Amino acid sequence: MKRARRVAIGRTAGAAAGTAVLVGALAVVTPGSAPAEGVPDCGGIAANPSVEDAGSPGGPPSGYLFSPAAPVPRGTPPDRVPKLVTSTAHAVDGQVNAQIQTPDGRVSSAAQQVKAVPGGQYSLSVWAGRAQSGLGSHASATTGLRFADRAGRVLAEKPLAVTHDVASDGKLAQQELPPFTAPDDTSAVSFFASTNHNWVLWDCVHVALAAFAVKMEVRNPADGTWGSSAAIPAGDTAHFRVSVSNTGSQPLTGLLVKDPWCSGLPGAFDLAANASRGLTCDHQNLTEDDNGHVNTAKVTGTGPGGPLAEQKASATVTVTPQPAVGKIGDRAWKDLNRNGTQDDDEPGFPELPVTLKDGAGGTVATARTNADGSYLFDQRKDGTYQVCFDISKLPDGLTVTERGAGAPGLDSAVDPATGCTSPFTLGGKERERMDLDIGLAPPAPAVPPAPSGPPMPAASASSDR
Ligand SMILES: [Ca+2]
Ligand SMILES: [Ca+2]
Repeated sequence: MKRARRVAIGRTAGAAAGTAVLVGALAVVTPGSAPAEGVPDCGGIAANPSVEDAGSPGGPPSGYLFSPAAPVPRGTPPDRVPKLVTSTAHAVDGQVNAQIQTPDGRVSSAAQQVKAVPGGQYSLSVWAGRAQSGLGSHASATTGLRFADRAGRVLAEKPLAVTHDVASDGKLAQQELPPFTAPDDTSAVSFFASTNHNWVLWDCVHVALAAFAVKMEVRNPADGTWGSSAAIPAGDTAHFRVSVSNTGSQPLTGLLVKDPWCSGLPGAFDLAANASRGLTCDHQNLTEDDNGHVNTAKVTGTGPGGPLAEQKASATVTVTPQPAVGKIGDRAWKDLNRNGTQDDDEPGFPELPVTLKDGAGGTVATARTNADGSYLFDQRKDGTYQVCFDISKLPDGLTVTERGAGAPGLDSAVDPATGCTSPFTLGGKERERMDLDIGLAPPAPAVPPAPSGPPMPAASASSDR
């Protein structure tokens, strides 16, 4: 695990000596300790990790809240009056370390609040030490992480008992807390140090956080803006954007966004600390039944300490009714020359019953052709339709002419056997079908008897184009 190292003051000259000392520190490794890598690793999301920032020389390190033991017993010596200070005695990084002094048997503690992310995965490395003599088994010196809710109730406390006796080598020893996931109601996370015995020392705090945040938005088709909700016409596509942000100090791997209602999401991806990525996906062909739908994306991912808690985000779709602007028409005509196309001198066919059906074959509307043969179904919503003419009672031996003999709008669009068009769909850019015509052709003339006189020009003219 590679972490950015804080610049330490005055370390360069003592690097070799520091290495030798760390080897010595390993000899007294305490439970929970980890081998030092030779270079102290201070920072992460901890503020003032090297405790070099103090309000005054020797004063308390900035950013810490001190809770001194109280009341102070009468006769407490000055060097055990509750105090949070910085001291040059055992600095690991830079020039000073932090120190709490307290009356024997009375607990004093100091805490530094760090970034609180519910579901975030926290780990801690800190260099600490204590004095071993004194109260015996009643003495405690602890550092660790504390998780509290909005009301200040402690939801979880992960302590690291400080057992390294500074007197043994004059140094602090590194301890590590394995990754721990913040409880759901966490609103405050603190690094703390506490003791009931003079004293506890620490330096080089490194709090690492693996966490991510998710936001989902839907695009408003009216103005192109993204928000938590949008009104979208039925039949159109809802465009969603899922933003995943690495909100911690650790790299994340295997981030995966799942949203079965939305298509087009990519596979798993990685995010460096502080990086973010926006993904888009669509839900096509919204129906009025989708009105009020809350679309939720679930996101999983893995930090250095293992899988992180699943995060969710949602956006709401309001579906506005389909525009009822569709037009369907428009003519039945007599195809006198039986060529399948509407010639200039061919009249309309009135009073022909016509039925508009939906995609399932149900009747949507009925009409009869006008005196000029025209018909119109208008103010239709988007959807699948079919037009059927009633060809069961055609007079004068009329039959349905050939389908598709010419250009759409000039030919006949119905199956001669059924009188129905093929099903078609209104929506998007196609909301008019005015080419759904039917040609009704008279019977072909009987073959004339063998000519016994002059040719009959009228007969050839009647079959002319
Ligand atoms: Ca320091
Ligand atoms: Ca014709």
